[in-house]
This record gives sequence, C-alpha cells and structure tokens, in this order.
Amino acid sequence: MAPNLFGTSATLFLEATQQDVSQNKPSSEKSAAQKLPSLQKTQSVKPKYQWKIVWRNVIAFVYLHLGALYGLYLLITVAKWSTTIWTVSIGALAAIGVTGGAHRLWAHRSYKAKWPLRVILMILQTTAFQNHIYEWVRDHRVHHKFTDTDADPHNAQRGFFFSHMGWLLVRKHPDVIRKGATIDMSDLEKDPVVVWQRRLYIVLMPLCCFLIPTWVPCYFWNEKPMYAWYASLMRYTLSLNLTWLVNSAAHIYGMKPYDNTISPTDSYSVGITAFGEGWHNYHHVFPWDYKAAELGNYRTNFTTAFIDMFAKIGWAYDLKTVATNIVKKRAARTGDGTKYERTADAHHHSHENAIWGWGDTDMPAEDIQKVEIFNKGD
Ligand code: ST9
Ligand code: ZN
Ligand code: ZN
Repeated sequence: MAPNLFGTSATLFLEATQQDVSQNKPSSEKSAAQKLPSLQKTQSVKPKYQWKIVWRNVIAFVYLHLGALYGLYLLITVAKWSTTIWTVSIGALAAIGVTGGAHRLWAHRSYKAKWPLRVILMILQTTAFQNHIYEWVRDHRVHHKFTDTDADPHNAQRGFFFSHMGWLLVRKHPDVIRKGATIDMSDLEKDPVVVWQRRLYIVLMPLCCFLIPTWVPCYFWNEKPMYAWYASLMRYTLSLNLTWLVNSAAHIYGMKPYDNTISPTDSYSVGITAFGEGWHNYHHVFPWDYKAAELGNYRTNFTTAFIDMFAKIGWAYDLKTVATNIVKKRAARTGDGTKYERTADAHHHSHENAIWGWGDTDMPAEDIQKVEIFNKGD
C-alpha cells in the first residue's frame, strides 16, 4: 500500500477537481495540434486522461511550506544554536539515506551493502520521509525506464511544477501503473530490511522524521517544543525541495555532455545541494555507476565519499563504475559537445532502450562486460 502523506485510505482524499490534462499543454503543442486536424482525430480516439487533484496532499504541502518558513524564522531569530546544528545534521543524514540508500543502493544496485549498512541507510531513509524504500525505488526505476513519457511519474515534459512537486498532488497517470508493473522489483522483495521497513513504516516514519527530531532538542537542551517542531518542518520541507530539484531543474536546465537526446542535465548547483545527484545527464546514461557522476573530487559528491568510506571497512562492496574511455566514446557519439567533443551522427537516438540500473535485463551484454567493479565482495 502506498504510504500517502497522512494515511492510506483513499476515502480520505478529497478529489474536488477534475481537469482535462490537454488544457495544460504548452501553447506550441496546442498550435501544432490545431495545424494537424488528422492527428487530433487520432488522439481523440485514445481514452482521455483526467487528472484528479488530491486535496489532502495540497493542504498538507501548503502547511509544510508555511511551517517551514516559520521554522526558518525561528531558527534564525530565537532558537538555540544546538537546535540549528541538530536540524542541519539530521537533514544531512536523512539525505544520505535517500542518495546512498534508496537511490544508489536499492534503486540502481550500483553497489552492494552488508546488512548493518543497509539497516543504517534504511533508518536514515525513513527519517527523510520520501515514501518507503519499495515505493521510492519502484517510482524511480519507472522514471529511468520511461523518462519523459506519460509513464514517468514526474514526467518533466509536463513542466517544472509538475516534475517538482505537482506529481505528488494528483493521481498518477494510468501509464505509470500499467508500465510500472513491468519493472522487476524481486530483489527488493527478497531484502528483509526493505520488507520490514515497508511493514513498519506507519510507525517508523513519524518517529524518525518528526517525533525524535523534535523531542531531542526539548529533552537535551531545553528547547521550546514549538521551536523544535517548526525546525523539523523546515528540515523536512527543505530536503524535499532539494530532492525534487533533481526531477525538475536537473531535467530542464543545464548541459547534456553524455546524451543530448534526453532531458536530464548536468548541473553544478544541484550537484552540491543534492549531495552529488545533480550530474543527472551522466546518471541517466550510466545509472549503474555508484558515483552517479564522473568524479574528480568529492566537492560535489558527498554521497560518493560516504560510500567510499564504508567500502574501506568492507560494508560497501561491488562498487560499479564506468571506464573513462567508455564515457568519452558515448559522449562523442551522443553528447552535446560541452565536455567532450562530439564526433558522430547528430540524429542518433539513444534513449529508446533506457536502463534503470544494474540488473535490468535490457542492459546490453557488452555494457555489462565493460563495467568496472571495485572492492569485490561475494
Ligand atoms: C517524495 C518522493 O517526495 C521524492 C522522490 C524523488 C526522487 C528523486 C530522485 C533523484 C535522485 C535522488 C536525489 C536525492 C537528493 C537528496 C538531497 C536532499 C538534501 N509502478 O501511489 P499510488 C500502483 S514523497 C507500478 O497511491 P495514486 C500500485 O499498485 C513525499 N505500480 O497512486 C499502487 O499500490 P501499492 C512524501 C505503481 O492513487 C497503486 O498503483 N510522500 C506505481 O495515483 C496506487 O499507488 C507523499 O507526499 C509504479 N511506479 O496516488 C505521498 N505507482 O503502492 C504522496 C503506483 O499498494 N503520494 N502503482 O502497490 C501520494 O499521495 C500518492 O502516491 C499520489 C498518487 C496521490 C501521488
Ligand atoms: Zn536514478
Ligand atoms: Zn531523472
């Protein structure tokens, strides 16, 4: 069951508005359709997709954002310094749970982790409250596999707001569910850490994301409960927005050094604020790379530093990466020339058979053979 923001019962949703999504199409698309009446005719045969606003989520996100602004004000003006340090630390740890855990470990299988590290990452990911790992991974694999189509949960073709947070305010497009059902999730169904997090999420999530982060400042340094509460809302809302920027900004603005035919971009600023997940053009082309980027140093990729640190003690192993000559070859073939010189046919479309990560059966055998694996475990 999907862990919706305040429960799971569909009856709690107020679906007050239904609107034809075609009303939201960009004007260029509209005028193209007007010019092509025959195309319009074909489209009208398709069942219309009506998007339904989930008002409960709208209200919750409005509250979160207002609360976050107040929390920021309190942190700057009256809250204790220890509360600020605590808030930033919990935010950073929770971010690692998303980037190093849900994203690079579970969604892309770009490395393996021994159970103690998986438990740590699970707790941190629960603190981030971005849905339980199973749901997060399912949406994310679907995003990689069907990028920029109706089956992509946060399809950036539907604009900045939709890909940023709008997709969490409406029911999913039927294609997400239909095509999503074809994605292999058997690895997660076999991981007890993921299975138990899903079962206990309704208890673990409020504890890790809200209750403990609010209780600690009150108990240990006598912070006012209200200040600690709004500081938690600030931390949570800010971390959501920084994460969402990877789906919105890093699918709209920036360079495409590795594949010019897809929407994901490489963005220095998102790279820093999203703990190394802003090298999104690279990441969509090589999703099995545990660095999620070409790495010169750790400055824009804190998550890689974290994984490398755990690799040193053997808790992270089978770290997969892509050899520089393979990266260069791909960039020369499909990149936009911003990082490596473009040499090949500009019309080549490479994203038709997108790969969600290591283990996707569509991954070509030659790509599998060329993968470099560090710190081999089993
Ligand atoms: C959040 C997630 O914010 C953010 C993810 C961002 C990802 C970014 C990735 C970038 C890399 C990482 C960067 C990290 C950077 C960190 C930096 C930090 C400083 N496939 O969903 P339901 C089926 S969450 C297959 O209810 P509705 C399935 O059967 C925020 N099937 O659809 C499912 O049932 P079940 C907090 C699928 O009713 C059933 O459909 N959370 C798929 O349309 C119903 O699913 C919220 O706010 C699929 N992909 O509702 C919760 N999807 O689950 C908000 C669904 O039982 N969500 N099915 O198997 C909701 O309220 C609802 O999901 C909804 C859609 C209203 C959006
Ligand atoms: Zn990814
Ligand atoms: Zn993406």
